[in-house]
Amino acid sequence: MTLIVALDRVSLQEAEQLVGDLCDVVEGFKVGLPFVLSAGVKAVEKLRGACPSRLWIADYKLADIGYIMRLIAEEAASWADAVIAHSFVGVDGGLGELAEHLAREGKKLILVVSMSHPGSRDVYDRAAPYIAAVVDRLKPWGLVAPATRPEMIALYRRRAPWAKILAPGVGAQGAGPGEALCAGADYEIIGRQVTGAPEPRAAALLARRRQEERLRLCRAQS
Ligand code: BMP
Repeated sequence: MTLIVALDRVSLQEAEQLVGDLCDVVEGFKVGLPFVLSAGVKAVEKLRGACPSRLWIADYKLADIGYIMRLIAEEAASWADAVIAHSFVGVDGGLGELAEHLAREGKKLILVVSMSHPGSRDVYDRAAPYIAAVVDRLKPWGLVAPATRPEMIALYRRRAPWAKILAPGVGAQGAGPGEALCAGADYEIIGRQVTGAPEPRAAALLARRRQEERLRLCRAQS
């Protein structure tokens, strides 16, 4: 499945409903700090228990020294299969320690390499050669790259053929379902367009249909 749903600004009750409604139609759930800080880690553990077979991602966007990133990752160990960190902090004493820790724990590392907002061009995209070097050294399981700028997805697809690419920016931020998949992403992350819909399951199924249509089109053109 190619859809990951972001749980950010939802109440615990809404999250429980969403996970129940979406468990069989999504690849996984990306849980953001707004939700974890308001609902608490125990609540996320319980949510995961309601849909244990999917990929659960702790989106803490870690950006610290390795020791602290490890401590934070440990806080998510009870429920997360994967942890997202920023790539710009570099390897030695930073991401290297986090990567070793996660590998020992059997968890996945996902690195942000470019972001979906326009300001990402200021630093992240200009630094792409340096970011790509970090990716080469660490060989993380996954990368976050923006659905809003498919050229960045294509760039990292070429540079990191082994990596899963997760693309946010679909729906509320303007990218259409399937555009990022056409550029080489493996999954599209959708938050508000699904979680804020009157019928989230119908919204998720519609997004999946649109993804398939778009993929058919771009495959036919290539
Ligand atoms: P929405 O579909 O509601 O815009 O949510 C997008 C989700 O993807 C949010 O959880 C956000 O933190 C995340 N995200 C993003 O929007 N852009 C990025 O570059 C990286 C992200 O993780």
